Amino acid sequence: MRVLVLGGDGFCGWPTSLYLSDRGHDVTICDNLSRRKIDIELEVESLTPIRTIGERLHTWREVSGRTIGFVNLDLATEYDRLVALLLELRPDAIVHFAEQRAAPYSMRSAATKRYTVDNNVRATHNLLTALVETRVDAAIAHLGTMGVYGYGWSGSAPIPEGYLTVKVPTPDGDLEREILHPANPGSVYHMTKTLDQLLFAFYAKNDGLRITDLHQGIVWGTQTDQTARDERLINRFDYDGDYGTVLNRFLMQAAIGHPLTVHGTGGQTRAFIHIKDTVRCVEIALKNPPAAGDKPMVLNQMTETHRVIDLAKLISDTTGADVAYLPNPRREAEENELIVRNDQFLALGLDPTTLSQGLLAECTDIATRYMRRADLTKIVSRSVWRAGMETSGDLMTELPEA
Ligand code: NAD
Ligand code: USQ
Repeated sequence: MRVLVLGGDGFCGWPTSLYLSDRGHDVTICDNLSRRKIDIELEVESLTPIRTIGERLHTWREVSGRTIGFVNLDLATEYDRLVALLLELRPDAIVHFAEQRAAPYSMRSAATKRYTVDNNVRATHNLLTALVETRVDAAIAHLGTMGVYGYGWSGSAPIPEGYLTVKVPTPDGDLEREILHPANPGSVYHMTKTLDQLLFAFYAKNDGLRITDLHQGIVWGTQTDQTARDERLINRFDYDGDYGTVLNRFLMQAAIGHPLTVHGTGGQTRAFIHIKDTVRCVEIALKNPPAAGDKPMVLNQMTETHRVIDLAKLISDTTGADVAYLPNPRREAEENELIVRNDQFLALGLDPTTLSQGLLAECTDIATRYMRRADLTKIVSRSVWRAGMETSGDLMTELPEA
């Protein structure tokens, strides 16, 4: 397949691009490198020393003998260039990772709220209109989020895959209807993913676009078989309070001897998936697109659920790390249940990688190897959901002796 990977320089996009290339697909990455610019803005770097996109692509050619194309293009603002790219490449499939993806960053300020909405909604809409305008018949796999469903809305009822069957009362009895699962986003970032869902529903209905929306859980891990082939291919590892996600943060914190930063009681239950499964799921989705005229296919891309406090205890028990209970900077339920259906991926052949000591250790090893690159002032989350929730102070001021 000829595959265009939008956002292919990012944490999920880079290993996915390598995986698809390794599997024989003809891959082109399109990315405006905005994530690298946000690192500069936040004065933080990936814990792992990621190389420039040029060096990454050159190394992949050297290691695999395969070429991945690269186009530096802003999907949200460079519509005409996007149209030209689609006409030139005529991809069979497009993977859309290219959005601002951190909930804390999206809640930082009026400027980051506006950037997140402008960037994400315009990027997605530009892609859809460009496909209609060019008549390029590419199937889209978009990375959405489990967070569109919200947490605890339906108690212990399992979260279905995108759609909910409801009964509508009428004078002649109940009508059964299938609706998009009610959206209940917990941040401006998550809200943009719920807006994406409406764009997809419209363009699938009106123009017959073939769209799969992958409602992904929190991705953990760093390396895949491909990124591990050469240090210059290493994937990014975000540990800071905005972009670092909970499990990878805890693993990094344990590796450097920092107390594990549990927000509130840690009763939040979330869905997780290892990066090795992310890349597999994307290929499975690309190979099984919906037909033109179908509503968007929604697949819950997650393999297990855990309470934050249980993850902290598991890591603390194995590494001896302390657990710190911090005031929660977010507005979210203190406790929630979460049961998620992921039957479609299982039926399509996903063999889930679950939390295991080996994988946890691999992550801690990476964190230990690069711990001297950590900036300890960036660990505690400072972005707050509402003014007045700010915390101050650091839990650790020096790295342990080498
Ligand atoms: P990331 O920030 O590492 O990667 C996103 C990439 O998209 C970056 O390289 C960035 O430069 C690029 N990009 C952003 N806006 C762009 C634009 N307007 N034009 C061109 N390129 C643009 O994020 P990630 O962790 O790889 O996440 C990828 C996707 O998966 C996101 O849409 C995110 O919402 C979704 N997702 C991620 C996770 C996770 O835990 N990381 C979980 C669920 C869903
Ligand atoms: N949390 C802590 N301590 C920390 C960091 C986080 O207790 O040090 C808690 C948060 O308060 C939250 C939970 O852990 O309750 C998850 O936070 P997170 O930062 O790991 O994940 P989240 O903000 O939900 O966002 C991440 C990705 C996002 C993706 C989403 C999938 O950044 O792109 O969409 O996971 S999901 O959570 O399923 O919606």
